[in-house]
Amino acid sequence: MKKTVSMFLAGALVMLMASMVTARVKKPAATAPRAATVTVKISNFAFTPKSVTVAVGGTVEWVNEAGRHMVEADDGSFKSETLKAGDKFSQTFSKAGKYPYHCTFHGDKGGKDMAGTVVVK
Ligand SMILES: [Cu+2]
Repeated sequence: MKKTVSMFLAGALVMLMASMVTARVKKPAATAPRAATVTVKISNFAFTPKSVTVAVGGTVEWVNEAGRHMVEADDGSFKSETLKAGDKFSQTFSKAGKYPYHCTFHGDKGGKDMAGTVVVK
């Protein structure tokens, strides 16, 4: 009888440890790593999503779906050419910080009208 109880306890302990290991393995999936490249859509005179977050060293790629637009950092640190429908513009961010930007034609500094923000961390 005593042996059975200890065997049961040992079995329960193994199962408990196994579930702990499983929980540990599953955990990283809940916080998915940030993609190295994030895409921002330019359509309807807006940047979508309006705010994106990339890791240091990450790249943001703007894809223009219609019309003529530009991507210009409020602080002038980056600026695209005039983008026509189907054109793309990429910028890699090597320093953490907040980078507000706007469309030269349809927006302005400070998040006015056609504008967005890149957060690098
Ligand atoms: Cu625009």
